[in-house]
Amino acid sequence: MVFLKKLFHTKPITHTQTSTLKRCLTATDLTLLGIGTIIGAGIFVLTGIAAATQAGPAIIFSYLLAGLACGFSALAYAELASSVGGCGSAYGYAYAGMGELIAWIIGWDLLLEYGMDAAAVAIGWSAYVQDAFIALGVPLPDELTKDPFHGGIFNLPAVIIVGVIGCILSLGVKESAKANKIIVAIKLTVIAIFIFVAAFHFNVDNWKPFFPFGVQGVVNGAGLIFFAYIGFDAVSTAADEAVNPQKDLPKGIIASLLICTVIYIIVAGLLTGMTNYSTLNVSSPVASALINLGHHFVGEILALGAIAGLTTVVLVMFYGLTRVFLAMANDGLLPSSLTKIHKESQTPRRLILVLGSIMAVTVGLVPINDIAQIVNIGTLAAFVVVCAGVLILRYTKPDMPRPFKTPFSPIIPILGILFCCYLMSSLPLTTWISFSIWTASGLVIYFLYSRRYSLSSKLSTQP
Ligand code: ALA
Repeated sequence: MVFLKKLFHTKPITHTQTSTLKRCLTATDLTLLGIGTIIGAGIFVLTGIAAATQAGPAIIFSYLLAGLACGFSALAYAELASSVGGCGSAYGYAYAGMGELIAWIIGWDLLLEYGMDAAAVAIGWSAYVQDAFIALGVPLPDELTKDPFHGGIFNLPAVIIVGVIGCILSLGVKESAKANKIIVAIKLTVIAIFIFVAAFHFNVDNWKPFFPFGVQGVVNGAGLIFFAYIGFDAVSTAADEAVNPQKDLPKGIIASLLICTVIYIIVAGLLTGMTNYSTLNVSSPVASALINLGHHFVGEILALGAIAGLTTVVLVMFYGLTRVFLAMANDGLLPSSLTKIHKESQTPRRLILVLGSIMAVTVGLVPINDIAQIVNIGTLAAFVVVCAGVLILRYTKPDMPRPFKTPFSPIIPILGILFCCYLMSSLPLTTWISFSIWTASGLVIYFLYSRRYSLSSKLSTQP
């Protein structure tokens, strides 16, 4: 009994706790952080692949379906970010509503999501940079651009981008937000240029047939391009650095998701309208579509936008990774020796260094292919927990102050759970197996290490 009680011990909500991090992020900063991490490989790469292989021009409906699942979850995130708070995001909400064990599973899952996402996008960034050097006529040598499994020694550009982002994050969160702002401006400008040029090439014949893979294709496409939406949840990891978290986090989460949904639907519609969907199964479909229509210069600018887009995804995912780790370590579930906050920059420099080094070795030496789906399943699981958290906390803590309330509760959180489970069910068996292995390894660490040092174990030894 005591054992079970400890596993499901929930954490008291201390929203007013003082943060050791610096509170300097405004609603605009948070929205831009959201856009920074949402728009990346998903729109620049996966849209083409998903249209060509899964949904055809009906990819627009895939975007709508995935956008709805995210919209319901974003409202749930907004409620818990405003009422529970804390930089642990879904991990912290699960701890408040469902107890330590579920919180650990979700926290472990978030580390996978943010870590894998940042690593994979850094490798994608390296591929785009290599293409840029080839376009300039000075190709980089294979030894320094490929991992040992693909005939190289290590992937130097990927290591460099991880190092640079680590340095920016170490400087301070305001500095990181400033860098993010500039790069987001570049990426939005480039997307606007694409929309402008593509609109002149729209040909409705390319939309025929509109559903070449049927309705199932739309669902499978949604399971894949769900990746494009990931990131609005990372905004909630900034709770301890937001000036006014209770008001601004909901704004940042919802505004960034809404803006990106509109952009995605327009870009997906134009991309499949300017060229036949079957030609889009390439690594840089948006730039290639323009180049194939003779717009070489705009295509190259697009590639630059993609590099900018990927940079901010690595930035915010790496940021989210450190903040979730910090929250888990503060609760005793991970080693707290890493979480010392540097006095001047008010950032967890030691943690950034350690996680950055692990990431640099990974991106330098390990080939990470087809990871979008494993990131998707982890994120969808976190979304299910956050929607469930809203329902549970409304019941267990009805009087908790909720500066933002999910409208039409319990309908919206229930729809969020159903949509996310539906998308999870469309993912391949191999993804489920990888996810199960990750979760099982997390449980082993929890029972061997974390449980002994956790908050609940300290509570249980108190008189
Ligand atoms: N949403 C992010 C991207 O598309 C993860 O790269």
